[in-house]
Amino acid sequence: MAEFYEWLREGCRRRELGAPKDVPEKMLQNVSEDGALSGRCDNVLAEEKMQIAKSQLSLEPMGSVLGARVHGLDLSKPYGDDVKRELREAFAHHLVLCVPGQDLSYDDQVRFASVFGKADEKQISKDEKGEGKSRERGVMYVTNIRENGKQVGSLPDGEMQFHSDGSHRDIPYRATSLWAMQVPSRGGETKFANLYAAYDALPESTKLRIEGKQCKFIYQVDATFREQTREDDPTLSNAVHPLVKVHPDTGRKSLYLSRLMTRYIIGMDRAESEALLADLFDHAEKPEFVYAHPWKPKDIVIWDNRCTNHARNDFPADELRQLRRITVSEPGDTSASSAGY
Ligand SMILES: O=C(O)CCC(=O)C(=O)O
Ligand SMILES: [Fe+2]
Repeated sequence: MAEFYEWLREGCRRRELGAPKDVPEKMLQNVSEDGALSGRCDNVLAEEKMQIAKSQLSLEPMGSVLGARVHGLDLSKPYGDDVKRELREAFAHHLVLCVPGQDLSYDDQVRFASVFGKADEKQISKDEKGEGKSRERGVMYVTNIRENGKQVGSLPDGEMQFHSDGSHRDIPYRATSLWAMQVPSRGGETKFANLYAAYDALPESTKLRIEGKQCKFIYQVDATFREQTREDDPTLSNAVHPLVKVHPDTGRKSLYLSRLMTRYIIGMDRAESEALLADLFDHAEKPEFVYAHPWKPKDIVIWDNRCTNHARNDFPADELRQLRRITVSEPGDTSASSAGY
């Protein structure tokens, strides 16, 4: 597998250039003539539950379009570079990983998040008066727990629309990890959408129409629905990103947009932009591109914000749900925003 990704990265993705000799022929069937990789090579995965050499990790596909459960790993114990490399390869391939049954301290979660980039750890900063003040960056609890009627975490209740974390910032979060502490008896699944697959499935005419276009992304803290964000509020975090985004590691194109955060296509007549975005939102949320994760306590899940969207299903308001959240930034990102979305 490692060689296969090397081969992809080098851009030698055309069949005629030849593939490394240990790449199964069935895997190559997922590489089209122009070099694009389609699907997740499930035909291979279904037959051979992939045993990764050396570390005894095994991967079990979760959904038909993305996601893998990682077995054979205790993240509270030390693990070496081989395991880290294999986790990164699995992440590039499956986009969402779940390691079930983990007893994770905060530091263990930071160590795990650091495998994929720069984990956003707690930081001590000074307040405006220069007095020492402790502030947490990065760690956040997604929870509906309330103390004296006051919310103690973020994104507390109910359904949440599709988005990718930090797409309203100039440098979005590379990845996000959530560790399940308490989960409701039903509902509350996090849904993940494969934006590579959504792009690949677009008609050629649409691909041509959106190529080179850029979108404005805006987000208001704790909004869970598009309508809650006031587009005309200049204080809201906002950024511009390409609608067709090339993933820096895989070289694959994805349809980079979301119902919650993408407001309009820059340079396009507003009515035309609204109509096109409405179609594209519906397209990117089609069930065939989505896997819904039914949480179990002690699941640690990490997803790639550069090629997936996520959303949340509703859950009973009288049941507690709590997940510890640590984001992963791009290694060069030094922007000092507070713990964010
Ligand atoms: O609560 C969830 O399932 C997801 C919340 C979310 O969007 C996030 O943590 O970024
Ligand atoms: Fe999110």
